[in-house]
Amino acid sequence: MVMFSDKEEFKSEFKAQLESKFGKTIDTASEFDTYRSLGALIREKINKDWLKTNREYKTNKTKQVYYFSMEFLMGRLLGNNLLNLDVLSLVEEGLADLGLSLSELEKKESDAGLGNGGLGRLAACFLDSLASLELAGHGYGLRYRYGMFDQHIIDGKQVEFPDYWLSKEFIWEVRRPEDAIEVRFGGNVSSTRDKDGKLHFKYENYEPIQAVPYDVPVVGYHNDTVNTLRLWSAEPTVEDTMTKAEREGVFGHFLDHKRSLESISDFLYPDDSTEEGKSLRLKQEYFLVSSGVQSVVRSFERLGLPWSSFPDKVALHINDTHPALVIPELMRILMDEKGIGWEEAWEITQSSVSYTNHTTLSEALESWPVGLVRTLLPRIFMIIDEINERFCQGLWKTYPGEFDRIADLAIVADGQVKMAHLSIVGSHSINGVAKLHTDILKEREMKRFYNTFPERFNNKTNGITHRRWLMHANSPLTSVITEAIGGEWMKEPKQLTRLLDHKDDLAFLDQLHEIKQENKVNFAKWVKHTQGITVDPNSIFDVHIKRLHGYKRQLLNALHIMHLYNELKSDPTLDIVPRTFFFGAKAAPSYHFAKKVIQLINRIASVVNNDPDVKDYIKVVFLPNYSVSIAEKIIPASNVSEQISMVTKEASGTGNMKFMMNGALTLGTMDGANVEIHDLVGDDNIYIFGLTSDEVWDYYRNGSYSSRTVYENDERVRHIMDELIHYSPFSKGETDFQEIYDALLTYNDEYFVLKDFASYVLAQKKVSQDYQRKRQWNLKSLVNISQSGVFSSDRTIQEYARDIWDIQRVKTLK
Ligand code: B1N
Repeated sequence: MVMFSDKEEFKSEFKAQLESKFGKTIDTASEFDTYRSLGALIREKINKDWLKTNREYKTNKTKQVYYFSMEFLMGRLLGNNLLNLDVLSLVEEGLADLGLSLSELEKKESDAGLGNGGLGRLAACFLDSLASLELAGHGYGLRYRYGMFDQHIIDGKQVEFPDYWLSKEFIWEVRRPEDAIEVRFGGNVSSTRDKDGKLHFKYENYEPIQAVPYDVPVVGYHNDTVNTLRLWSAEPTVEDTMTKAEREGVFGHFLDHKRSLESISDFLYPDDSTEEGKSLRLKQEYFLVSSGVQSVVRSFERLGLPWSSFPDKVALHINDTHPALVIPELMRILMDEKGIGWEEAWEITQSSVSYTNHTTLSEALESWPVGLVRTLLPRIFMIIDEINERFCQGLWKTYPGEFDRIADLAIVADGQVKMAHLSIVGSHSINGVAKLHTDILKEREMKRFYNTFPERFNNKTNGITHRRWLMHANSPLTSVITEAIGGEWMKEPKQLTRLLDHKDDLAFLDQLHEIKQENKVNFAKWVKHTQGITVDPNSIFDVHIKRLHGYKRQLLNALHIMHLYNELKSDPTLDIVPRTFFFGAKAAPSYHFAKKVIQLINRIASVVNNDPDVKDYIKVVFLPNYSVSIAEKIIPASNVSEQISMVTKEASGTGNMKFMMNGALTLGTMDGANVEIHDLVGDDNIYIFGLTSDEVWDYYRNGSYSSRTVYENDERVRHIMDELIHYSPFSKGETDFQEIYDALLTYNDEYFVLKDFASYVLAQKKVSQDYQRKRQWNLKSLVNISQSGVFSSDRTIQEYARDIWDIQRVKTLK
């Protein structure tokens, strides 16, 4: 659709919008008013295509994918929507004519931080790719009133504040009360037999809660497709609340009760890769699942097709096990509400549901106490129990007498409902998120399931949307690439390999360098402005941004900085290449150790940055409240991408891909998707260090790792470890870091930090040496960009569409 015939038309429509909707003129409007009216104007335009897309899906009875996820880490939408609508420069220029700056208006939007990290951001990238590839795929999530907490650093420590992102109106959402759904909790189930002996279940005395959907348009890139992100909000009806209050004779508790119902969608659980075993979390999961599946079933029924064609028209995807109750919920609706028998309902369910596993960390595997599930969701529990019963009986036939195997695979065992088992048994496809991760699932973590259902397992290496992470975040690089190879890569990112034709073009390599410098200068200004810290754009920008977790080993990076400091102090003439170490990381509020690491990083920063002997060589910056918007600023300005997880622990990583696409070089272990980055760019264009996965398995098998031995044999390690607990500039004579010391030495260093220290130091040295050879460094950077097209989420989504969902491109009518 042509939105505006030219800049002048945009300007006059924009001014009209400002007057009619907000009663303001350019002179009287605040920046927030102008942002809101720009949003409203763009929304009006989007609505036309949104309607058209939905109508088209309906008329053609197009198969729809519903991506169920407890997290969608969307970030800001304005800039990306303008880019996808092909009006970015027109709007930018039009606003400039009116004395307004688009980039300033963009800042008025709060980040939609409805996710913790990689899993939630992946869901957001997938939505962008689905719409851009003209695929009928939608997101189903929760509209948390408070998103990812707002992190402040006070006295060097993390302090969490609520993120009330909705206090500034979220301009993209549309509330749709007419599509509200009732979700039921608690109560009990009674059964009766009819005259044919068939059992009927009646669910009684439950507590009803209204799920009201808020729809957010998801705009495709330069096409007319607009899909939907549907976010459910818990909003009790006044009638329900009154009835309950009256029934219990506690009318005065009306407000309390209303609050307790609403609280279901209040908070995002701020955990990443850790199971949060709270009943409220289970309530949230069922709330999403039940409202989502009911609304999907409703839409399917409008097509007037037989139930057997449900899997031909609907794919239900579960983003990790958090929405795994999709399986029993669909069974419940098909059997109890639609009168379908178990076998047929099971066939429909299994053929529609698919599951992605995102982690093998045992602490992240969800399981719920049987008692809790039974009390909160009595009918759902009965169905899970029956699924388990039938599954175990089937196993018994195939593996008679193998008690151990069956106990190991059971869905309900040891008083727990195992959500991963439920997800595997109830779906037709199970995928890992990088080759190594999928191999680990097949050969280790889910080996027995893989042996039972080998055809269900497959790999889908993660991806990132190159539209947000390259085209929008790094427009100077985008222009230079396009000048060199034309613009086809924007629709087909694998074309980036054509950049290799320019590997001997010195002028081009210089241009890449200049862009990186320009981005670094801009970022340095932002750091100065927001943190008051001066950083040197000529130093290496070494960046470690991701959730704080033991396995991600921010601690290894921190210990290395302590070591550099020690070296510089003992030899002030040391020839070192100036470096700025940036960190951005949130720790789950209850993850004590992770918070200690944040404190250590901030302590190192205060020591290093204030020491006249070292401050011109190394600098440490901890960026508070790391978010999608901060990532968009820092990644284009990075030289070194820290991807140093303990091998076997990071399922894939997606930050690694964003850095690569922006020309930073990876310093990493052979973990997750780093392995695939290494395969693509080759040894010369990446800095790999540390144990291999086979070595890790060997250590596990033999139990032969001793961090104490490393400590005893490496003088450098001894020095930094002692500095943590004895008097030193870092400890200041306090015991703040005893816990870190103990984790590494007393408890034998679960994540092999000390084991990998020596090889990390070597790899870092190599980085410094290579950085000085400008031309070679720029060439490495070019190779990385050129190979990054594979990691566009368009590639990932095409694989899901073909192998898992069985959906094809739809051309929206012009
Ligand atoms: O999912 C990302 C991967 O790139 C990362 O390697 C992986 O760590 C991440 C429980 C999780 N795995 N598991 C979670 C998030 C929230 C929660 O409550 C677990 N996140 C990942 C995308 O595949």
